[in-house]
Amino acid sequence: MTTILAQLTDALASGQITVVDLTQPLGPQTPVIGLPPIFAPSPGFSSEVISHYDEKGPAWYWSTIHLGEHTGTHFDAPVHWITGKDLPDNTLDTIPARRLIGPACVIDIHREAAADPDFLLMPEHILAWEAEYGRIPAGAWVLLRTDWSQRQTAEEFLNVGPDGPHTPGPHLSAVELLVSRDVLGFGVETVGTDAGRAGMFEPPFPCHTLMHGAGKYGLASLCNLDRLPPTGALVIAAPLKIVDGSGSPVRVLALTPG
Ligand code: 23J
Ligand code: MN
Repeated sequence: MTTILAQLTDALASGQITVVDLTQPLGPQTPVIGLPPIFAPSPGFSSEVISHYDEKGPAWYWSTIHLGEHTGTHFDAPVHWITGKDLPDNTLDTIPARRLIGPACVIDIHREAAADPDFLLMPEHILAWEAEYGRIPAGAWVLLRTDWSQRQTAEEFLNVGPDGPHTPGPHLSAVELLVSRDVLGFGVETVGTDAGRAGMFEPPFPCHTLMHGAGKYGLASLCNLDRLPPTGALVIAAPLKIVDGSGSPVRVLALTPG
């Protein structure tokens, strides 16, 4: 008898299944979200060498790291937002491991986002996707392909104008539809799961407000979503198990057919 895990092992070895890395490199150049100056900023990544095969440690190299929890490719836990603050299992150390893996539904709006950096995902886009690929199953990661990760400089990626950032994201009504589908979470290529303009929306930051209020998760600063099929990939996103953590850098892997 061949078990399903032995079949998976064979499929990985033979290349029938490919591992796609949805993670950006994490370093001092990693862009961080800019909030209005009345709010506290989140520090980007920095590190200090503890020893480097030298008198501080002759045979070993290691460093410290210092960074905001929400830096680079990262996971948003429900406790990150005030709407999720009293939910059960809302912190990184209490999220059940089973919920760190789920099927991906990839919605492609990269053309729309190229034409309009303030483009908003609407329910009609999700319903059109479902008409083609089937209903979004409960427990799925919904990933928004915008190709925003292909922007080469931090300036282009953050796209901040005199009036603030301009990046695509979901409209409140689209988030409501995703919550009604009981998704696991929502993942994006931009610096945060909300649109750049979302601080001005009503309510402000509707994706954070509704998704985290419903116990759902977020993934931000993903890449390589253009390498995923609309359905059929399996996503593994396991953040650090930080006690009371609101988020953490995460290595996000997708198992894809072929
Ligand atoms: C704090 C305030 C607003 C936003 C965010 C954080 C994020 O995007 C985040 O990384 O969770 S929009
Ligand atoms: Mn975040």
